[in-house]
Amino acid sequence: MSGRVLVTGGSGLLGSQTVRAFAEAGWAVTAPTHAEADLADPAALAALAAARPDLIVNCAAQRRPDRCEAETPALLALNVALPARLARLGVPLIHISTDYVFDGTAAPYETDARRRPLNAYGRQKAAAEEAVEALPHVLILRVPILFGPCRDWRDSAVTVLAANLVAAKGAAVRMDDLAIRRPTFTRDVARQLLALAPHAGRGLAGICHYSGAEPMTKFLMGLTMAPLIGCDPAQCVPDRTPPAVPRPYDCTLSTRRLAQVGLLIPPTPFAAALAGTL
Ligand code: STL
Repeated sequence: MSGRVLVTGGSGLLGSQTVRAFAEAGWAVTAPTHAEADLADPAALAALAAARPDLIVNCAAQRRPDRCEAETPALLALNVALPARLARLGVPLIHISTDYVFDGTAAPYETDARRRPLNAYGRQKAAAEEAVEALPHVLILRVPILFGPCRDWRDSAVTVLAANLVAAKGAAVRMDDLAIRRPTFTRDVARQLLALAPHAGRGLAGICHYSGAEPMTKFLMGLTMAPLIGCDPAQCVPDRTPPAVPRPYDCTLSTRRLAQVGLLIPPTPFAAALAGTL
């Protein structure tokens, strides 16, 4: 299947790879920049809908938990109001959500597990899910911590470790060795979105989970990364102090539902995906 797709957040970490994957598969992709369309403006959304897309993929969000604590009107418009407004356009919608809707105490999480966010970011994403999850033309895809090709390694909570190692010029870099994460490659998520595209709003609705397969702490990610960027793994120092801002311990997302419907894209091994990113 191909057709017209509108990708919001198309310049971002996930959106850029989504634009690329759909374009390569022959879709006509519209991915307006902020200057081209202010997503907080309902008139701008109506203008985008007038192009009659067959599918909308909402990758637009502020997903840095620390930047979500101050709940400004602009932030809430992006993380909470936008998904509901996009759903109201009536076009099949795949909305990207997060493992941070969970508190991290009961992994692995199935798609029907109860939401229990620990921080403002998780609460915003949970509120957005609640607004759209019952609609038959909406599919929510939850993904965990992402990494992939980007302009600046600091754009991802994974590759920022590489930036920190390089900036430290051989000195020690403390890395969290408490929280369990499954770093997930944006190119895999983009391929998963492409696989879901024909089904979203056409029989497949509700919530699906996608995730990388390898559990690790930030410390272990750093150890894997160091040799790839010419750094000494001994620079990586495990940090086991609990975080000041609450963060879930282990939000592992079960991909059982996608496997059951026969649509699960096998994730690229972490080391191979990193080698294609750094
Ligand atoms: C999520 C889920 C998750 C981690 C994050 C977001 C982290 C995002 C982030 C990005 C860049 C940073 C810091 C944090 O510099 O498991 O939705």
